[in-house]
Amino acid sequence: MSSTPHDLAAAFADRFGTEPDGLWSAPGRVNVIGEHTDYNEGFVLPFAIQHSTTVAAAVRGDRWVRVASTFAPDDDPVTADLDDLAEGGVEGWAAYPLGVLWAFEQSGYRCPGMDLLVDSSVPVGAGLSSSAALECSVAVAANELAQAGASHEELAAIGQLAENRMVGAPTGIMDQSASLLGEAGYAVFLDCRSGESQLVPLDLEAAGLELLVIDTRVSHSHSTGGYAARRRSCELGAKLMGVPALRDVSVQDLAEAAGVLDEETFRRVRHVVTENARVQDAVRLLTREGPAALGPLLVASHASMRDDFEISCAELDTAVDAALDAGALGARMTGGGFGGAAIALVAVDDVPAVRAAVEDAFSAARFRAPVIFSVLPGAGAARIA
Ligand code: GAF
Repeated sequence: MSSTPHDLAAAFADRFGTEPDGLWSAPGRVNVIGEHTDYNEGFVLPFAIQHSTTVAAAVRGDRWVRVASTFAPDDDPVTADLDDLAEGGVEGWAAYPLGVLWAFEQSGYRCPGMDLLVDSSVPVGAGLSSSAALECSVAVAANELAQAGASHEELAAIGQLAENRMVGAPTGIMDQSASLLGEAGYAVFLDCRSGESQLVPLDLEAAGLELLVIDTRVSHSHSTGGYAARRRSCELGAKLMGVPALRDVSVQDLAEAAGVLDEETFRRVRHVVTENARVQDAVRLLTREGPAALGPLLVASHASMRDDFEISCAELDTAVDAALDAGALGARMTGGGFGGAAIALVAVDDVPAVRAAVEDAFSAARFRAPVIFSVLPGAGAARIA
């Protein structure tokens, strides 16, 4: 669902019997390249997309929070006393907004009680970070309503803290950074060790290109299983190599790594190390030659995730292979993996053929029909009304 600001404000008044103090919006993200590098203190290159989550919010006079969603108009709001919130203490989707308010206070800010009504156009479970969009919309709302003046970098860390400690997903800082630091027409090149970021122009329209998202509709969760296991492998690899993080291993060091690590850990490490190099190459190529030059790096990134990091799945591989066979310049899975979406970089004239090829391949493999749409770099989180 995605209401107009006017409709969301009216729905808020219906729900809570008072006008909202404002509406704050935060986008989902697509990652161009740099997967599972963020928690290894490496590099990422995501951008904010046009799909966003909006929260209408009003301060209360006490320490209570009530949070409701337009997706469940008949459900009672989830209520919590800010003084009773504790790590891991909230179940279900409300762990994201309440987790942000908890993390906000853990970070030294005082948060007023508030009512929140959430609405979103970010597809859930599609690998476009609906979770970061929700966290960041609440973070910018709380920041303003508390008159805290936290920077967007601090708010990204608050969103990550909520996801790690309230939701229980051991994710990195990429998604919140993309949602908070993104700008229309730019990708965000982020150094996840220093926290420094740089906006890199990404004008797909001027280059005659579209970036297609192919949502496989295979849903995934980073609170369970594979994501945490990959993170543990990376931490083991860094420990065995005697470095603080895999960021400190270069492509040249991989020959030595092969002698120190077991075969599986070596492949996990090789993915991260080569992916970090690909992100830096991508930024150089984007700046010097433009987006069309990214194709081969996207293809190499996907192969690395499929074969070394083993986070792809049959649907993602089918999407990537079919898109490339039909003329895409590059394609790869995007996000944490084990489902979610692939992206394909496609010349505008080839978009119909690529779409048709992916749909046919899914149908031939008897997969659920994918949802395919194009995205452009959009604005980062902000107050919208
Ligand atoms: C998920 C996580 F939330 C990010 O922090 C990142 O690790 C990504 O997977 C993989 O690159 O989106």
